[in-house]
Amino acid sequence: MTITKDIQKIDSAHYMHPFTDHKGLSEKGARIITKANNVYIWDSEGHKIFDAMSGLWCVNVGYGRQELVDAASAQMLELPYYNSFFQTTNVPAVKLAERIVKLAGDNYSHVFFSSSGSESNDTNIRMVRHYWASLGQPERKVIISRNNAYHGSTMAGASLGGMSYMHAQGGLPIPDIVHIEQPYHYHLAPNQDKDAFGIEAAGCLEKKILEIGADKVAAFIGEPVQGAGGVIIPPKTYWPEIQRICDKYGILLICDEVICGFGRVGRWFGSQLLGAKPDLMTFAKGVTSGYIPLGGVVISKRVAEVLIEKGSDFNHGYTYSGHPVACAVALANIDILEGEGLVDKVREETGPYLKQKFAELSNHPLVGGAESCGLMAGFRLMKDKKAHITFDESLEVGMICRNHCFSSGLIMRAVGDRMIIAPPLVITKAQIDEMMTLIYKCLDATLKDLQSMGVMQKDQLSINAA
Ligand code: PXG
Repeated sequence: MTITKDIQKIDSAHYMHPFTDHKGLSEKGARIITKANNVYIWDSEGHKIFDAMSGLWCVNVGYGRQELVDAASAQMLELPYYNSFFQTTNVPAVKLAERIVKLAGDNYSHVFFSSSGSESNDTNIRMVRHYWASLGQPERKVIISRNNAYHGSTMAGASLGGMSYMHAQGGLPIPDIVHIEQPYHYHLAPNQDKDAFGIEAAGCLEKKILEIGADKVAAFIGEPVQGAGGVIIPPKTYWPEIQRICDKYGILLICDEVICGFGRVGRWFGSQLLGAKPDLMTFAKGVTSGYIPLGGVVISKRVAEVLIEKGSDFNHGYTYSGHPVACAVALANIDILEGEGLVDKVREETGPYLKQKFAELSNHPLVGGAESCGLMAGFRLMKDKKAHITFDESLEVGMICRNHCFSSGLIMRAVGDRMIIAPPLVITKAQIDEMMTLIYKCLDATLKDLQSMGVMQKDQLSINAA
């Protein structure tokens, strides 16, 4: 038996994967990823694959960074673990908290650490409710989120998320979490002026606050740009209007920066780009470039002052809050992001270049609503762009395209019929060209399939296949 078959067999017998149809998987066997470097990964059959998803939106500084290995190894020797309970602390956690506060800006003073985005959003729920209780308003409990949001997979994270297929399992959402519509212009109102739609979509928040009663609402949570929902980039009017509404009713604003944070959109945090000043920011993923689990919440002065001055003990924390090795890796990761000017590079060089390439992609007959923000980008596979006709869901066109990506050596995600990318921030312009060539190749192959299935007309030739 080959190594591939061996591992696949054991995988299927013992390893339960996240979000997976195991029957389907064991018939095919899982793809085994064995090594990685820069923007590339390799599987156990030796195939080199362009990872245009940075693992799962996290490997911001690219694979194979010795600096991060050295930071982890030195810290493991010095102090592999100690907790931050019982009035103790450790040096990397302290230094990292200070550094993240500096990157976040004047509005912030503290950081709470966890090991993931989900745990951080659990922290947010407990923290905002504790905040309001400390101010003598314990009835302010409701958290407003959005349809198609992704905030994690724990009970609280999945409840905050707006994925109905997740709510359908395990009796979710938990009480006092409600959802409003997402600002997905191309899907919900393609013919409406985009900026007007942004104001209208944000207006859903005000309507919901009035429906519930402002004195019962604790916070609103949103990803600056929705990631797992399909890279939904809101109109530029959206976030300033959300901020205005939160200010008007005094409710706390939480930006979930798990994907947008640490350079993905060409700023340290997505809210800095999109015009919001959140009271709390969730982070994870890019803080360590995924080399080791770490997450947390950046806390504004407004919230920290209440928790510290007025609050009793905040009875919340994790064994690994402020894990010294994870924090040491995060510090080394931020050194790379700063030292190589990667956030500026996304803002000034690679982000604009990708935007131009994605605009050109719109010439392909299948591509509708192609958009990017920094180094996250997406488009919708359309049956007829002019008439704005989408494909029948049962055709699973996204999966057809994704399968062509896999077999052509490209990792691009399908979310329904949206195709999305978020490559490592070290990607060069030449590598963007290489990625675009692969994207065209997969689109052409998808078009060909749809033509032979009789779903698309034969005369709709792609710009490349002509
Ligand atoms: N918030 C956001 C915005 C996320 O994208 C989480 C919270 C949860 O983080 P943890 O570390 O608990 O997984 C995420 C995670 C996908 C996909 O399909 C995206 C995520 C996780 C798994 C799959 O794009 N994002």
